[in-house]
Amino acid sequence: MSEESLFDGSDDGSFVPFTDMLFNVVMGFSFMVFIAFALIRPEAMTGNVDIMAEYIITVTWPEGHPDDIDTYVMDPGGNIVWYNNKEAGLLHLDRDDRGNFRDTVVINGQRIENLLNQETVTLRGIVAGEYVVNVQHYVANGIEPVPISVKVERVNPTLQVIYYGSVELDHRGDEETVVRFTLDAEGNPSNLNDRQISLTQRVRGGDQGVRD
Ligand SMILES: [Ca+2]
Ligand SMILES: [Ca+2]
Repeated sequence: MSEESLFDGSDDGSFVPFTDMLFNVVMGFSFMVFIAFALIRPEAMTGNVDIMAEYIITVTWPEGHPDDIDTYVMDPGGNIVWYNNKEAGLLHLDRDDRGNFRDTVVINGQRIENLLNQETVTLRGIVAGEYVVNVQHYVANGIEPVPISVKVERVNPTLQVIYYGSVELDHRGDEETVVRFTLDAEGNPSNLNDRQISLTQRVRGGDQGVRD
């Protein structure tokens, strides 16, 4: 074998793998870009997720507050959702937020804290009649009153706040009716008021389903 053929051979031998490698790098890069967009897309879509509810009731108290506030909502049929009965009629309570209890989780040795204090009740269909929204102070750690805000939103046809207000609870067992509202068959609200009624007595007295 001559020096020339050796040289040519080594040149051919290095050139082909180099183009192969370049091709693989370009393919790899394209694949990564494709994966990146595939991962981004579902996140970008979350803004378009339909909310499966006609009304949303949101109860919030200060972030990081240690106290446990409980939400009670009664529908026109006397069904009541609360932490021990998270689904009743077309009402659904998302979770029992217990202040700062279990708000810190440790994942792979890292402490992750969720300071949010919020309970949400969704009304998944319209039943005409009166709804009652109560809050109760379940665990009170301090002597300061806890400010609690309550928001009632109509979801369809467009998101609309029909009530926003706040109350203060200041001792264990303290309960207040924040708002009552009446819906017609189309879901139009009327007759907002705060005539007081205890829902905790109703659920504990076992007279759910019977209304005044
Ligand atoms: Ca709670
Ligand atoms: Ca919380």
